[in-house]
Amino acid sequence: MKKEFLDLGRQPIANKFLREDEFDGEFFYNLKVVFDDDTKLVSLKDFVKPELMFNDDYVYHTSLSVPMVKHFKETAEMLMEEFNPLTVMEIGSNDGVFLKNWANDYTIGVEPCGNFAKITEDMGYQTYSEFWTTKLSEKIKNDGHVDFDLIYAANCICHIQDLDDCFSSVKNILSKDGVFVFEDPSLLRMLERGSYDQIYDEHAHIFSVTALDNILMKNGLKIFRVDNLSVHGGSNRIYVSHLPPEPYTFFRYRPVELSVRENLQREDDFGLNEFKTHQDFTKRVEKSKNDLVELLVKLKNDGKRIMSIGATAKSTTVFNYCGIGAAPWQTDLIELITDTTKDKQGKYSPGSHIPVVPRESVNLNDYDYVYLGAWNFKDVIVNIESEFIQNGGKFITHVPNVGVG
Ligand code: JHZ
Repeated sequence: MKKEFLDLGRQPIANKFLREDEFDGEFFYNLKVVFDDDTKLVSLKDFVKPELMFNDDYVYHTSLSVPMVKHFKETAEMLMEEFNPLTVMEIGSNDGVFLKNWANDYTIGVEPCGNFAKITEDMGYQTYSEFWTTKLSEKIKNDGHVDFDLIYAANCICHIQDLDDCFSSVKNILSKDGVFVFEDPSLLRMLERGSYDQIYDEHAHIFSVTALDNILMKNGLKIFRVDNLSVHGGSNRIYVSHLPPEPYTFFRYRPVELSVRENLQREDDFGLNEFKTHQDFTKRVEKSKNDLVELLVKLKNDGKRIMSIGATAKSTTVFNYCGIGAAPWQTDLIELITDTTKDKQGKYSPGSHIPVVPRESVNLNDYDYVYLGAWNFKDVIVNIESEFIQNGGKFITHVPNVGVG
């Protein structure tokens, strides 16, 4: 029932920034995308082995994007006020940006990347450095943890390839009245904005509320609320509880709120449940590629200098799909990328091999254009770089359409 609609070509591991001596052995795979007619789920056709992406060399530090620190603090405050959980677990706790808002005597993390699990262990949070599986949920129970009142995950559930195992193990360890809250990029927003760069190895799935509703239901869980968020170019926060058995004894029955119906309706109206809509998206992606390459080549031929801000996983997809970078004839289209992450600095971008350097080492006024690799932080970056704009500098983006602003 899975139908292919998009081929983004040969791609490397999106967050594997390299030293020069690692270029030769670089791992590549084919990035193709499928639509499941049954569940309406959009997924990668071929998954990359999790250990190749999430390991002790993982580099994405959520805390290094300042707006996200505020986002997770506000999220924790809201969840505390509304659900007042006695026990909390975060799946994919990264550098503790969410965990740190909760007391460490009733909060634990799950984080397969050992370098990040160590950070939260050092902060005093018990952290299981393993992938989220049924086996791990059993282990946590056997270690004496009671079921959790709040299970939270941000930009993590869409990384998990086997969703049935993921959701059944959440159910296994969610207290009877507990809530499971998770947020991930929205398929509807991706299609509306043409942001095909949400697709890369880590994002095994791009979720619609419709597909999640179908798959959660199969696993004895139900969505009772959906928040539409602006973070990461448009995400959905999904609130889930147990599907109550008959009779409802011991369960607080959480009525399904209007936001669920509204989101399902909006997705249906847009055509998300039709294969043709996804095929049409492919045409838009191909146009975006042609427009971006044409623009960069024209500017270069006019003698302009172009760099990029934000060595994102998203730009790995763009640069490799559009052939910007490593191909010998295009090495200087984008001269360098700046990024706040120390572990990316001094290395080269995956596949495209563009140097990544600290922002402080570059005088932006030496450049005419900045390509926004982190277009999702456009407002923040434009604000920080106001001097560049005053001096006539311009930004290039491909979302929602290729253009200069
Ligand atoms: P950002 C990652 O994707 C990977 P990426 C992951 N799979 C995921 O799901 C999302 O995050 C959530 C830098 N930066 O958040 C910091 C600046 O240099 O768009 C980051 O490296 N200057 C887990 O990589 C990058 O840009 C700045 O002013 O696509 C942003 O990465 C700011 C604000 C950020 O996620």
